[in-house]
Amino acid sequence: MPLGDFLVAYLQKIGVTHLFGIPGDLVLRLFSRLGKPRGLKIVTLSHEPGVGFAADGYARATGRIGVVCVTYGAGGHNMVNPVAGSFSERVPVLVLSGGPGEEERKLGMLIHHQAKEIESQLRIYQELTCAARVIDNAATAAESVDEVVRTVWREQRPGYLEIHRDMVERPIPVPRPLMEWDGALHFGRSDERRVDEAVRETAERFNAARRPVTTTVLGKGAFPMDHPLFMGVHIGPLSPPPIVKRVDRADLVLNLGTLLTDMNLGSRPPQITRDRSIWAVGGRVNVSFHTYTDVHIRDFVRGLLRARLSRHEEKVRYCDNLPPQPAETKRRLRVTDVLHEVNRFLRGRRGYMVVAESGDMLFAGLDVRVERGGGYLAQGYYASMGFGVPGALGAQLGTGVRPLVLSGDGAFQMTGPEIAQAPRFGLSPIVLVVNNGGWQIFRPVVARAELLDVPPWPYARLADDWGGRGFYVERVDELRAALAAAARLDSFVVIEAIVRPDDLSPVSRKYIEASARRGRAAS
Ligand SMILES: Cc1ncc(C[n+]2csc(CCOP(=O)(O)OP(=O)(O)O)c2C)c(N)n1
Ligand SMILES: [Mg+2]
Repeated sequence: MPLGDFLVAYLQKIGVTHLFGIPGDLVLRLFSRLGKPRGLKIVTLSHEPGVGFAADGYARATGRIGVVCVTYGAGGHNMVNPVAGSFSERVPVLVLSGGPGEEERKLGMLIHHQAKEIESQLRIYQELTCAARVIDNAATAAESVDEVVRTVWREQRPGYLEIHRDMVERPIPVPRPLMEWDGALHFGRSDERRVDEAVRETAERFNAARRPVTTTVLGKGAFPMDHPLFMGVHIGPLSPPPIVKRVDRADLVLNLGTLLTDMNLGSRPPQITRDRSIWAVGGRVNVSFHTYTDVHIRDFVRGLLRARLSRHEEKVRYCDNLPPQPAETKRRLRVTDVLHEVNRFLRGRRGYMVVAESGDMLFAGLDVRVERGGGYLAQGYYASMGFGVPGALGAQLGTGVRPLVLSGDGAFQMTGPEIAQAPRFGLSPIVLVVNNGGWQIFRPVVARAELLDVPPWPYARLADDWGGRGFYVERVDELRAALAAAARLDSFVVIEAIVRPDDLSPVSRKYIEASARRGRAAS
């Protein structure tokens, strides 16, 4: 069958429904094939970074592979940042890029969109993906596609396929095992004996521990936030004091999938010592100083569920970083009011997915509570601005769950205008733009405040003009009313919430000061 049709059939077989992309002449045939009748649903946005973030949001929210299709060079290079984010946060995204055909490459002149060499884009993506291939051989094309996709799934990281425009209609042989395959992809396989041993040792330590604790930061949203045993978010010494105390005094710290990052640990060296911790991440389990390789987290957790674990009775009090909110609501908004109002809005209202954008809201969002049935997405480690709005569009396309995006004004100016695409796809995010007049997360540590200014956009009016609804709010009661009104609307909504330029969430203030101290120490 033609390579293009094989790709459609293959992607549909593994459950992919949507394709995010922007066409160009070097990818037009591929793009059209993928979007043929009964093909994939094509989602085009305004700018490739938005496309990449949308595919990432789709993948995070659905647990399926997010697929993007871009043109060679200008399109492919525009997609680099979102794919780097997917790589570092382990999101399975498949990048399909076009490219010049063989005859054109032989002409001995530069081809439009080319940067350095024809292979340059492939080399860039080799650095940012777990598998990258140019599909230039019809005989092995089907196996190459299959191998890249299986690797993407196994590694939960992006992959890259470059398909030059003369290849799209080329007939390719499809091996029989691929034809008969049911489309199921598999995670890395564990060694059962090692799983048993790691589980046995973990259970022993668990049962011997008197104050065990489980902790996660980048995993916010993975554990139900209204669970009676949920204590809140641990972000090293920046956490609320009871959480710092809890983890510091724990005699066993079980880390499931937790990456050792400065974000996870609040910009300080790890306080959790190895001898009282268990780490299950990246296909291995460390129990204190014993390392079990080929033990994948799913199998490890399944093993623990079967193990005999002694019960710990405990009352846990949920902690956040928010001061109590004054009852008076006819007053100027503060960032902590925004968070209190978001929590108030979400309480008892199931089925919202909160998406926190990089900037103050990334840290502020740690104090947001989503009830079971909702979700929480953020680039908590790679932390690229611009993820929020397009990530939310992708997530809603994939799941149907309505997003509530928490964004700063600076981040909104990067990719926020992609919200204008929402009506075309029947999407309805509520975007809360916290307008403090600039990139103010850096204000506590930058002497010249004017370096952080961004121009004032009429955010609420833009939303009205783009086919949604805009609200401009300055007071607590106005925000409360705007959120309630947004819940009743079917369109997308932008709520512009004015706060003072020197106001920040409690966690951001602590984080940015700790990070600046570390910078000074390093120099
Ligand atoms: C793509 C990208 N560029 C730059 C940064 C560095 N950065 C982190 S936060 C921030 C400012 C955020 O401003 P805004 O969205 O208005 O949020 P605020 O902190 O003011 O609430 C910048 C420039 C980044 N994280 N990502
Ligand atoms: Mg701002």
